[in-house]
Amino acid sequence: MTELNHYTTEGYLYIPQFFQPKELQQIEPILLKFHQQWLLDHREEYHSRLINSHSLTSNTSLSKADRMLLFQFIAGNRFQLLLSSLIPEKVLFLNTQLFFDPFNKDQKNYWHRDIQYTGMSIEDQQKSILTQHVLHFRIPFQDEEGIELIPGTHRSWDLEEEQDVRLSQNGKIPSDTLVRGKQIKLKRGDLLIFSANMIHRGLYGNNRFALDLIFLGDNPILRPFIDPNNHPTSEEKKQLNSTLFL
Ligand SMILES: O=C(O)CCC(=O)C(=O)O
Repeated sequence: MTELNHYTTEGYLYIPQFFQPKELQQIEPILLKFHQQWLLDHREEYHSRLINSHSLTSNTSLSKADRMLLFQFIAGNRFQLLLSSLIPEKVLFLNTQLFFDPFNKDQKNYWHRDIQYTGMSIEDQQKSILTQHVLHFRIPFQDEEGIELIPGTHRSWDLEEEQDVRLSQNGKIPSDTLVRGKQIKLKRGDLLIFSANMIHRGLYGNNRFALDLIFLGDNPILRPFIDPNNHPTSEEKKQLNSTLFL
């Protein structure tokens, strides 16, 4: 099955050992520096619930040189090739996220579709997932338990039980087991691409530390979710030669 076929039917693409060690080593110190500062600035939220930070490229704690290195990584040729084979329309960079384990080791994970947090009605969500393209590129820096996802749900709606679990209704909670769940374990060096619209959850443990890059197919409904502060300035763009940025 080609990459495109696999993504089209399953909603994800797992590419073992996609990265050379030096590619990760180059950006790892930047991510760690960002994370250390984030932990200082968000102590309370980290201790109470947060399992990720975001918007690394807009953060003022990064030096200009570090920010440029991250943009160069994001705009890498091999990502561009994958993106243009997976998303038919013009592709834009949306944002970055860093995922780590919860401070409270008993904190439970949660099945969700990213689209459920947009405020759209269920009916509109059901329509939107048929056409939208929003992709996470998950890049683990530690071997981790990875992501559990329900193949095919990037383009199909939940079974009744799945919706009950995801939306905490009819006596279900979002961390309940779902029989159609498929775990994709990840090792440092791997790349997992998955649709943000599919039903998925993070699996905690092993002191995970993963960078997610998020890209989308340009359309008028998704554009407002792009924060231009996360994108390079026009001066920076000249050095990047990429169509992923505004
Ligand atoms: O890794 C996690 O904890 C959740 C990941 C996730 O939901 C996402 O990337 O959208």
